[in-house]
Amino acid sequence: MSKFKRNLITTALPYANGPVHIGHLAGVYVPADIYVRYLRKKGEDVVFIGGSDEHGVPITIKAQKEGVSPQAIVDHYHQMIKDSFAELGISFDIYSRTSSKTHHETSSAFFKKLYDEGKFIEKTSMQYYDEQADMFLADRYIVGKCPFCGNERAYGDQCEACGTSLSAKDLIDPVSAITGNKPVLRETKHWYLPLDQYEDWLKKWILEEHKEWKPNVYGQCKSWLDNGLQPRAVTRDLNWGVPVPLDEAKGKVLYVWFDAPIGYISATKDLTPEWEKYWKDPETRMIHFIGKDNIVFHCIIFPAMLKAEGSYILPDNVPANEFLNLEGDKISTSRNWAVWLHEYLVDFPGKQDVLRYVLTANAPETKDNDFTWKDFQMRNNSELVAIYGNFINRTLVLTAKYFDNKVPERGGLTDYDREVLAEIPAIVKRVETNLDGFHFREALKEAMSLARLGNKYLADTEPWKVIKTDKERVGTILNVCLQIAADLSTLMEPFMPFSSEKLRGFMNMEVVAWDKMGDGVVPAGHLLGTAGLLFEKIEDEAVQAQIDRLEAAKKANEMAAAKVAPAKANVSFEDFQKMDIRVGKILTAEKVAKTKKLMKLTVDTGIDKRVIVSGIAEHYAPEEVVGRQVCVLVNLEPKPLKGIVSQGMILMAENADGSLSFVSPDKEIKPGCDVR
Ligand code: B3M
Ligand code: ZN
Repeated sequence: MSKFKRNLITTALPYANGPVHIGHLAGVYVPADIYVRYLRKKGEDVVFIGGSDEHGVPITIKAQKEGVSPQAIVDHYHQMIKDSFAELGISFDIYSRTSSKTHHETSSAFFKKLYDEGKFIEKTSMQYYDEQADMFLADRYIVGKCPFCGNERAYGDQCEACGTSLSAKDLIDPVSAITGNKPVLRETKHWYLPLDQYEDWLKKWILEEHKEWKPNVYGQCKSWLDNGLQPRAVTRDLNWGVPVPLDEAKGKVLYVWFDAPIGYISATKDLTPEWEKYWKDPETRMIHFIGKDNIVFHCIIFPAMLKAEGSYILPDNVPANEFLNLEGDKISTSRNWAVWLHEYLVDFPGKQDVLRYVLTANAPETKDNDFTWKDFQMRNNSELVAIYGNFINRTLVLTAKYFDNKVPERGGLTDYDREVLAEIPAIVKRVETNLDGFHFREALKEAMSLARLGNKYLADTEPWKVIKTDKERVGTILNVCLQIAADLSTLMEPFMPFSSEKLRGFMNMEVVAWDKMGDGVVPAGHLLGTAGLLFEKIEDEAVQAQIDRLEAAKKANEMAAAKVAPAKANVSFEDFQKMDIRVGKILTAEKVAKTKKLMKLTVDTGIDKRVIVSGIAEHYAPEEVVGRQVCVLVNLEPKPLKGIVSQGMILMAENADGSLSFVSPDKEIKPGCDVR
């Protein structure tokens, strides 16, 4: 028996500066939702907390980029994130936001209490200040040269070229990203949580009392603790956030990582007047679902804050996941290398469970993992459709056909029937053990083994053959299959709630509690509903469209990153005038035999009609170029190319990816007119 009476499950609050992608889902929201649905089905008391993180510099930067207020940014993305989570079936009891009044009050009071009790230390330091913008500059607002790789556009907190974490003072020739001016150093005062004072306590609490935490989480905590903790500033000079509730702190706000986790408390307050029993009773089990980049905040800093405050419980577990990659590459918002949830929901309507399934089957639980569209398609077609869906479909269709859609009576059981039925509770047990230990992919694999078992049972017993000789035996077989089908709808529900509901509709049955799974869930004589397809095949075109979109994003990134050649030495105007460039019109075009690149053109230059050989054959088909107006260098010395004398050159622009484009007048020009 667990020593806990109730559960408080939190998920990292996504920054409301962009939509949610599959990396967030696989790492945090899908496993948390599976866990919560499982607890609810077992009848446990559970609250499931989510919300948007609406403060911090990423939000103000986004607002500045788009020329709107930070509030407009968070309003937009909060709604979008909230809606898309709901559509995916992430069953939050509340999805709150940190710009709410409750949150401002709660986090402000939290800070004030620690301040009044002398839990902070005050320090002044020199920070970069933009005199024209009249503000201190957060590290992200400062750009300069990276001292490690020489990248000229490194940010004050990180160089994106070499990946090094920086502090603004490391940058060579720093400038303000707001005005472009050179910032000055100015003195500023901040409040710090002296984490060093909590080090011994944290060591005991985590390293001794929570050895059961996942190795990746425990390991990261250990390395932080082994390196020794430093006081951490919990305030910032910024005009967006929760104002520091002190008279002397005008223009300062709580550091986003101070207020954000308090958001879990504020959300619970907004959810229920009984919020304190979830936060202050040691019989509550608190679990934080997060990604690995949030470990230090949830395992070290937030617990130290809670400990300093004194009246709150601490997390019992923090099952952080590693990262999900996409098609072999790191997911990146700025490079648009992601599968966005709101877009998926539009592109694959009604297929929420497929995404939930694939992200769980591929969850980055112990190491980074990869999502590919081919794997997505394969798992849908050869697992969900071919195993689970196929078993359900055959069972229901055969029952309709042979027994008027009623659950047939069970006759005598064979040893094999008994073996199969005995497997059900064994599988359920293994699913439970895995879910209890946060091993979601293993849990799903076990749950799928029940569908595999059903499929195999049908294949082995062949009711479609037996029906010719022994209808009673077929009744028994289908009765067994229907029990398995009913149990599947319960067992799969935490993972794939939409198809479970669909399946119950097919079978005309009510929700079954977790501990009622097993034999006897559907009585003989029960009239089933109307069957349909539980899952549908995903065609090549649908995944190809997604792959094409990613290819396009990759190309756009390469183009954006490509460098242009430096300027050449100056030429005199006289030199320039020596070149005779005219508008011409292409009259005929044909590929030059035995070459890949060359095309033989006849061009009306206005002066004459002449032959020009041009290296455009890999970029254009002959029929695409005939009739086109182009710019021609007509006094280039004639040159034989593959036996054809080329009399001039067609001007082409070469793109960053090597593709070519004609440089053409934008209105009809008489051939022979000058280009200068
Ligand atoms: N918003 C960082 C993130 O989205 C941060 C999490 C807050 S959890 C309290 O990864
Ligand atoms: Zn660098």
